[in-house]
Amino acid sequence: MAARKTTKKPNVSAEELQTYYREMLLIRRFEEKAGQLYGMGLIGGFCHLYIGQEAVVVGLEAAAEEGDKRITSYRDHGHMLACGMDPGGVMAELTGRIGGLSKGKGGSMHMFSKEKHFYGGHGIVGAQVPLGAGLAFADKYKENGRVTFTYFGDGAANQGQVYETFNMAAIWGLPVIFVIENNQYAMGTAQSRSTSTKDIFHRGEAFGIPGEIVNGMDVLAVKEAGEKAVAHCRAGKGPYILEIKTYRYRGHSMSDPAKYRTREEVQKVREQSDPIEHVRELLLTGKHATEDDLKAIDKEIKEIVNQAAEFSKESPEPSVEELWTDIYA
Ligand SMILES: Cc1ncc(C[n+]2csc(CCOP(=O)(O)OP(=O)(O)O)c2C)c(N)n1
Ligand SMILES: [Mg+2]
Repeated sequence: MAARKTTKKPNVSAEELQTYYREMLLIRRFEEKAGQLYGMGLIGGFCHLYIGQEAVVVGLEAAAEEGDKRITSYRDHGHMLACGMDPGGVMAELTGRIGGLSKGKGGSMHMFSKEKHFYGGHGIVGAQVPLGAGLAFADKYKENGRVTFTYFGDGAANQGQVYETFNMAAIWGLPVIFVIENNQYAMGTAQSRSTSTKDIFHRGEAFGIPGEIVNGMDVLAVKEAGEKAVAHCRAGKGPYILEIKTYRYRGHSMSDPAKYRTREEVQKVREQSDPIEHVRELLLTGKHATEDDLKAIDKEIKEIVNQAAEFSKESPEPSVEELWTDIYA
Protein backbone atom coordinates (compact mmCIF):
# COMPACT_ATOMS: atom_id res chain seq x y z
CA MET A 1 0.00 0.00 0.00
CA ALA A 2 1.34 3.41 -0.92
CA ALA A 3 2.04 5.80 1.91
CA ARG A 4 -0.01 8.93 1.75
CA LYS A 5 1.39 11.81 -0.22
CA THR A 6 0.94 15.35 0.98
CA THR A 7 3.55 17.06 -1.16
CA LYS A 8 1.39 17.52 -4.27
CA LYS A 9 -1.19 20.26 -3.77
CA PRO A 10 -4.47 18.80 -5.00
CA ASN A 11 -6.88 20.83 -7.07
CA VAL A 12 -9.80 20.51 -4.72
CA SER A 13 -11.99 23.01 -2.87
CA ALA A 14 -12.16 23.46 0.88
CA GLU A 15 -15.80 22.45 0.81
CA GLU A 16 -15.10 19.22 -1.05
CA LEU A 17 -12.26 18.23 1.26
CA GLN A 18 -14.34 19.01 4.34
CA THR A 19 -17.14 16.84 2.97
CA TYR A 20 -14.77 13.87 2.59
CA TYR A 21 -13.36 14.48 6.05
CA ARG A 22 -16.86 14.58 7.54
CA GLU A 23 -18.07 11.49 5.69
CA MET A 24 -15.02 9.37 6.53
CA LEU A 25 -15.10 10.48 10.14
CA LEU A 26 -18.78 9.55 10.39
CA ILE A 27 -17.96 6.00 9.31
CA ARG A 28 -15.02 5.71 11.68
CA ARG A 29 -16.86 7.05 14.74
CA PHE A 30 -19.95 5.01 13.89
CA GLU A 31 -17.87 1.83 13.69
CA GLU A 32 -16.04 2.61 16.92
CA LYS A 33 -19.40 3.06 18.62
CA ALA A 34 -20.69 -0.19 17.12
CA GLY A 35 -17.60 -1.91 18.55
CA GLN A 36 -18.40 -0.46 21.99
CA LEU A 37 -22.05 -1.51 21.85
CA TYR A 38 -20.94 -4.98 20.82
CA GLY A 39 -18.63 -5.13 23.82
CA MET A 40 -21.56 -4.14 26.04
CA GLY A 41 -23.61 -7.04 24.69
CA LEU A 42 -26.09 -4.78 22.90
CA ILE A 43 -25.18 -6.14 19.47
CA GLY A 44 -25.18 -9.87 18.84
CA GLY A 45 -24.04 -12.12 16.04
CA PHE A 46 -21.66 -11.10 13.30
CA CYS A 47 -20.40 -7.56 13.00
CA HIS A 48 -17.62 -6.63 10.57
CA LEU A 49 -16.13 -3.20 11.02
CA TYR A 50 -14.89 -1.00 8.17
CA ILE A 51 -12.31 1.03 10.09
CA GLY A 52 -9.32 1.85 7.88
CA GLN A 53 -11.20 1.43 4.60
CA GLU A 54 -13.27 4.63 4.75
CA ALA A 55 -11.67 6.36 1.73
CA VAL A 56 -12.88 3.58 -0.57
CA VAL A 57 -16.60 4.17 -0.26
CA VAL A 58 -16.37 7.91 0.30
CA GLY A 59 -14.21 8.35 -2.81
CA LEU A 60 -16.45 6.19 -4.98
CA GLU A 61 -19.66 7.77 -3.73
CA ALA A 62 -18.17 11.12 -4.77
CA ALA A 63 -17.91 9.72 -8.30
CA ALA A 64 -21.49 8.36 -8.32
CA GLU A 65 -24.65 10.09 -9.48
CA GLU A 66 -28.23 9.86 -8.31
CA GLY A 67 -29.70 6.53 -9.36
CA ASP A 68 -26.41 4.61 -9.49
CA LYS A 69 -26.51 1.40 -7.49
CA ARG A 70 -24.27 -0.26 -4.97
CA ILE A 71 -24.04 -3.77 -3.57
CA THR A 72 -21.47 -5.22 -1.20
CA SER A 73 -20.51 -7.94 1.29
CA TYR A 74 -21.13 -8.23 5.03
CA ARG A 75 -18.58 -5.43 5.76
CA ASP A 76 -21.27 -2.99 4.82
CA HIS A 77 -21.94 -0.24 7.40
CA GLY A 78 -19.56 2.17 5.67
CA HIS A 79 -21.29 1.71 2.33
CA MET A 80 -24.67 2.43 3.89
CA LEU A 81 -23.53 5.58 5.63
CA ALA A 82 -21.65 6.83 2.57
CA CYS A 83 -24.71 6.53 0.34
CA GLY A 84 -26.78 8.48 2.84
CA MET A 85 -28.69 5.84 4.81
CA ASP A 86 -29.73 6.97 8.28
CA PRO A 87 -27.09 6.21 10.97
CA GLY A 88 -29.83 5.66 13.57
CA GLY A 89 -31.56 3.12 11.33
CA VAL A 90 -28.29 1.28 10.73
CA MET A 91 -27.31 1.23 14.41
CA ALA A 92 -30.78 0.12 15.52
CA GLU A 93 -30.55 -2.74 13.04
CA LEU A 94 -27.27 -3.77 14.66
CA THR A 95 -28.95 -3.82 18.07
CA GLY A 96 -31.91 -5.77 16.64
CA ARG A 97 -34.58 -3.11 17.24
CA ILE A 98 -37.77 -2.26 15.37
CA GLY A 99 -36.32 1.12 14.34
CA GLY A 100 -33.61 -0.69 12.38
CA LEU A 101 -33.60 -0.60 8.59
CA SER A 102 -34.75 -4.24 8.46
CA LYS A 103 -36.96 -3.84 11.56
CA GLY A 104 -34.26 -5.49 13.64
CA LYS A 105 -34.69 -8.79 11.84
CA GLY A 106 -31.67 -8.64 9.53
CA GLY A 107 -28.75 -7.43 11.60
CA SER A 108 -25.39 -6.16 10.46
CA MET A 109 -25.20 -8.06 7.15
CA HIS A 110 -28.78 -7.59 5.92
CA MET A 111 -29.90 -4.06 5.25
CA PHE A 112 -31.22 -2.53 2.05
CA SER A 113 -32.47 0.83 0.81
CA LYS A 114 -34.52 1.17 -2.31
CA GLU A 115 -34.42 4.93 -1.93
CA LYS A 116 -30.60 5.04 -1.82
CA HIS A 117 -30.18 2.19 -4.32
CA PHE A 118 -28.30 0.09 -1.79
CA TYR A 119 -28.81 -3.62 -2.46
CA GLY A 120 -27.14 -5.12 0.63
CA GLY A 121 -25.29 -6.54 2.69
CA HIS A 122 -24.47 -10.19 1.69
CA GLY A 123 -23.00 -12.82 4.00
CA ILE A 124 -22.06 -15.43 1.41
CA VAL A 125 -18.59 -14.54 0.20
CA GLY A 126 -18.74 -13.43 -3.44
CA ALA A 127 -22.50 -13.91 -3.83
CA GLN A 128 -23.10 -10.21 -4.37
CA VAL A 129 -20.92 -10.21 -7.48
CA PRO A 130 -23.38 -11.94 -9.87
CA LEU A 131 -26.21 -10.00 -8.22
CA GLY A 132 -24.36 -6.76 -9.01
CA ALA A 133 -24.08 -7.80 -12.64
CA GLY A 134 -27.81 -8.52 -12.58
CA LEU A 135 -28.55 -5.02 -11.37
CA ALA A 136 -26.39 -3.65 -14.17
CA PHE A 137 -28.19 -5.89 -16.65
CA ALA A 138 -31.51 -4.32 -15.60
CA ASP A 139 -30.09 -0.83 -16.14
CA LYS A 140 -28.71 -1.73 -19.53
CA TYR A 141 -32.08 -3.20 -20.50
CA LYS A 142 -33.83 -0.03 -19.40
CA GLU A 143 -31.20 2.15 -21.13
CA ASN A 144 -31.21 4.49 -18.15
CA GLY A 145 -27.48 5.29 -18.08
CA ARG A 146 -26.99 4.05 -14.51
CA VAL A 147 -23.96 2.13 -13.24
CA THR A 148 -23.62 -0.41 -10.43
CA PHE A 149 -20.74 -0.45 -7.98
CA THR A 150 -20.19 -4.11 -7.06
CA TYR A 151 -17.83 -4.36 -4.11
CA PHE A 152 -16.02 -7.52 -3.00
CA GLY A 153 -12.86 -8.50 -1.13
CA ASP A 154 -9.50 -9.96 -2.04
CA GLY A 155 -10.68 -13.28 -0.59
CA ALA A 156 -13.92 -13.22 -2.57
CA ALA A 157 -11.83 -12.61 -5.68
CA ASN A 158 -10.89 -16.31 -5.54
CA GLN A 159 -14.52 -17.40 -5.91
CA GLY A 160 -15.46 -19.09 -9.18
CA GLN A 161 -18.70 -17.14 -9.50
CA VAL A 162 -16.67 -13.92 -9.82
CA TYR A 163 -15.20 -15.19 -13.10
CA GLU A 164 -18.47 -16.48 -14.45
CA THR A 165 -19.76 -12.98 -13.77
CA PHE A 166 -16.76 -11.32 -15.44
CA ASN A 167 -17.43 -13.38 -18.55
CA MET A 168 -21.12 -12.53 -18.78
CA ALA A 169 -20.62 -8.88 -17.86
CA ALA A 170 -18.04 -8.57 -20.64
CA ILE A 171 -20.15 -10.40 -23.22
CA TRP A 172 -23.19 -8.29 -22.47
CA GLY A 173 -21.23 -5.04 -22.00
CA LEU A 174 -22.81 -4.41 -18.61
CA PRO A 175 -22.35 -1.05 -16.85
CA VAL A 176 -20.84 -2.57 -13.73
CA ILE A 177 -17.76 -1.43 -11.81
CA PHE A 178 -16.16 -4.35 -10.02
CA VAL A 179 -14.59 -2.84 -6.92
CA ILE A 180 -12.07 -5.17 -5.30
CA GLU A 181 -11.54 -3.87 -1.79
CA ASN A 182 -8.13 -5.42 -1.31
CA ASN A 183 -7.54 -5.06 2.43
CA GLN A 184 -4.86 -7.75 2.17
CA TYR A 185 -6.60 -10.36 4.32
CA ALA A 186 -9.50 -12.77 3.99
CA MET A 187 -10.39 -13.44 7.62
CA GLY A 188 -6.91 -14.53 8.72
CA THR A 189 -5.47 -15.49 5.35
CA ALA A 190 -3.00 -13.04 3.87
CA GLN A 191 -3.50 -12.38 0.18
CA SER A 192 0.00 -13.71 -0.53
CA ARG A 193 -1.04 -17.11 0.88
CA SER A 194 -4.27 -17.40 -1.09
CA THR A 195 -3.76 -15.57 -4.35
CA SER A 196 -1.32 -16.48 -7.10
CA THR A 197 -0.67 -12.90 -8.18
CA LYS A 198 0.00 -9.72 -6.22
CA ASP A 199 -2.47 -7.68 -8.24
CA ILE A 200 -5.90 -9.13 -8.78
CA PHE A 201 -7.32 -6.76 -11.40
CA HIS A 202 -5.12 -8.39 -14.09
CA ARG A 203 -7.49 -11.34 -14.04
CA GLY A 204 -10.00 -9.14 -15.85
CA GLU A 205 -7.70 -9.06 -18.89
CA ALA A 206 -8.60 -12.68 -19.61
CA PHE A 207 -12.16 -11.49 -20.15
CA GLY A 208 -11.27 -8.26 -21.92
CA ILE A 209 -12.20 -6.14 -18.91
CA PRO A 210 -9.89 -3.18 -18.26
CA GLY A 211 -8.93 -2.18 -14.77
CA GLU A 212 -6.39 -0.54 -12.56
CA ILE A 213 -4.89 -0.32 -9.10
CA VAL A 214 -5.95 2.51 -6.82
CA ASN A 215 -4.45 3.81 -3.59
CA GLY A 216 -7.36 3.23 -1.24
CA MET A 217 -5.87 5.34 1.52
CA ASP A 218 -6.20 8.47 -0.62
CA VAL A 219 -9.82 9.54 -1.07
CA LEU A 220 -8.91 11.88 -3.94
CA ALA A 221 -7.18 9.07 -5.85
CA VAL A 222 -10.22 6.85 -5.30
CA LYS A 223 -12.60 9.53 -6.54
CA GLU A 224 -10.50 10.13 -9.65
CA ALA A 225 -10.33 6.44 -10.50
CA GLY A 226 -14.06 6.14 -9.78
CA GLU A 227 -14.86 8.92 -12.22
CA LYS A 228 -12.82 7.22 -14.92
CA ALA A 229 -14.59 3.90 -14.32
CA VAL A 230 -18.02 5.56 -14.28
CA ALA A 231 -17.30 7.39 -17.56
CA HIS A 232 -16.22 4.08 -19.12
CA CYS A 233 -19.45 2.36 -18.08
CA ARG A 234 -21.74 5.25 -19.00
CA ALA A 235 -20.14 5.43 -22.44
CA GLY A 236 -21.42 1.88 -23.02
CA LYS A 237 -17.95 0.32 -22.99
CA GLY A 238 -18.91 -2.43 -20.53
CA PRO A 239 -17.46 -3.36 -17.14
CA TYR A 240 -14.39 -1.94 -15.41
CA ILE A 241 -12.31 -3.21 -12.47
CA LEU A 242 -10.91 -1.06 -9.69
CA GLU A 243 -8.57 -2.91 -7.39
CA ILE A 244 -8.42 -0.63 -4.40
CA LYS A 245 -5.53 -1.32 -2.05
CA THR A 246 -6.71 -0.64 1.47
CA TYR A 247 -6.28 -1.97 5.00
CA ARG A 248 -8.54 -3.17 7.80
CA TYR A 249 -7.41 -1.99 11.24
CA ARG A 250 -9.74 -4.13 13.35
CA GLY A 251 -10.28 -7.87 13.42
CA HIS A 252 -12.14 -9.64 10.64
CA SER A 253 -15.28 -9.80 12.76
CA MET A 254 -15.70 -9.19 16.47
CA SER A 255 -13.87 -12.33 17.56
CA ASP A 256 -10.52 -12.56 15.85
CA PRO A 257 -7.41 -14.13 17.39
CA ALA A 258 -5.29 -11.62 15.39
CA LYS A 259 -2.44 -14.09 15.05
CA TYR A 260 -1.98 -13.60 11.34
CA ARG A 261 -0.33 -10.19 11.53
CA THR A 262 1.69 -8.18 14.01
CA ARG A 263 0.49 -5.19 16.01
CA GLU A 264 3.42 -3.30 14.50
CA GLU A 265 2.08 -3.90 10.99
CA VAL A 266 -1.29 -2.38 11.91
CA GLN A 267 0.33 0.47 13.80
CA LYS A 268 2.56 1.30 10.86
CA VAL A 269 -0.40 1.67 8.50
CA ARG A 270 -2.29 3.79 11.02
CA GLU A 271 0.70 6.09 11.43
CA GLN A 272 1.79 6.34 7.82
CA SER A 273 -1.28 5.89 5.64
CA ASP A 274 -4.44 6.68 7.56
CA PRO A 275 -7.01 8.04 5.06
CA ILE A 276 -8.66 10.46 7.50
CA GLU A 277 -5.35 11.86 8.72
CA HIS A 278 -4.44 12.36 5.07
CA VAL A 279 -7.42 14.63 4.44
CA ARG A 280 -6.91 16.34 7.78
CA GLU A 281 -3.37 17.24 6.73
CA LEU A 282 -4.55 18.46 3.32
CA LEU A 283 -7.13 20.66 5.01
CA LEU A 284 -4.65 22.16 7.46
CA THR A 285 -1.62 22.56 5.19
CA GLY A 286 -3.77 23.95 2.37
CA LYS A 287 -5.37 26.38 4.84
CA HIS A 288 -8.78 24.98 3.90
CA ALA A 289 -9.68 24.64 7.57
CA THR A 290 -8.36 25.58 10.98
CA GLU A 291 -7.93 23.25 13.95
CA ASP A 292 -11.09 24.85 15.38
CA ASP A 293 -13.06 24.11 12.20
CA LEU A 294 -12.02 20.47 12.43
CA LYS A 295 -12.90 20.32 16.11
CA ALA A 296 -16.37 21.60 15.24
CA ILE A 297 -16.76 18.86 12.61
CA ASP A 298 -15.53 16.23 15.10
CA LYS A 299 -18.14 17.44 17.59
CA GLU A 300 -20.92 17.41 15.01
CA ILE A 301 -20.06 13.82 14.01
CA LYS A 302 -19.83 12.69 17.62
CA GLU A 303 -23.34 14.04 18.22
CA ILE A 304 -24.77 12.24 15.17
CA VAL A 305 -23.21 8.97 16.33
CA ASN A 306 -24.32 9.42 19.94
CA GLN A 307 -27.86 10.10 18.76
CA ALA A 308 -27.76 6.99 16.58
CA ALA A 309 -26.58 4.94 19.57
CA GLU A 310 -29.30 6.39 21.82
CA PHE A 311 -31.94 5.59 19.23
CA SER A 312 -30.57 2.06 18.87
CA LYS A 313 -30.96 1.50 22.61
CA GLU A 314 -34.36 3.17 23.03
CA SER A 315 -36.09 1.66 20.03
CA PRO A 316 -38.07 -1.43 21.20
CA GLU A 317 -37.39 -4.97 20.10
CA PRO A 318 -39.65 -6.15 17.26
CA SER A 319 -42.90 -7.73 18.44
CA VAL A 320 -43.59 -11.43 17.99
CA GLU A 321 -46.03 -10.60 15.13
CA GLU A 322 -43.03 -9.43 13.10
CA LEU A 323 -42.03 -13.05 12.75
CA TRP A 324 -44.79 -13.28 10.12
CA THR A 325 -44.05 -10.14 8.12
CA ASP A 326 -41.61 -9.63 5.20
CA ILE A 327 -41.40 -13.35 4.43
CA TYR A 328 -42.44 -15.37 1.40
CA ALA A 329 -44.55 -18.02 3.11
C1 LIG B 1 -19.06 -18.95 0.54
C2 LIG B 1 -18.46 -18.60 1.85
N1 LIG B 1 -17.31 -19.17 2.25
C3 LIG B 1 -16.74 -18.83 3.41
C4 LIG B 1 -17.34 -17.90 4.24
C5 LIG B 1 -16.66 -17.49 5.54
N2 LIG B 1 -16.02 -16.18 5.35
C6 LIG B 1 -16.64 -15.05 5.74
S1 LIG B 1 -15.74 -13.70 5.37
C7 LIG B 1 -14.50 -14.60 4.68
C8 LIG B 1 -13.29 -13.90 4.12
C9 LIG B 1 -13.55 -13.01 2.97
O1 LIG B 1 -12.48 -12.12 2.79
P1 LIG B 1 -12.48 -10.93 1.78
O2 LIG B 1 -13.25 -11.28 0.57
O3 LIG B 1 -11.08 -10.50 1.60
O4 LIG B 1 -13.32 -9.78 2.52
P2 LIG B 1 -12.99 -8.95 3.83
O5 LIG B 1 -13.55 -9.73 4.98
O6 LIG B 1 -11.51 -8.79 3.91
O7 LIG B 1 -13.71 -7.67 3.69
C10 LIG B 1 -14.79 -15.96 4.76
C11 LIG B 1 -13.91 -17.02 4.25
C12 LIG B 1 -18.56 -17.32 3.80
N3 LIG B 1 -19.20 -16.39 4.52
N4 LIG B 1 -19.08 -17.65 2.61
MG1 LIG C 1 -10.05 -8.94 2.44
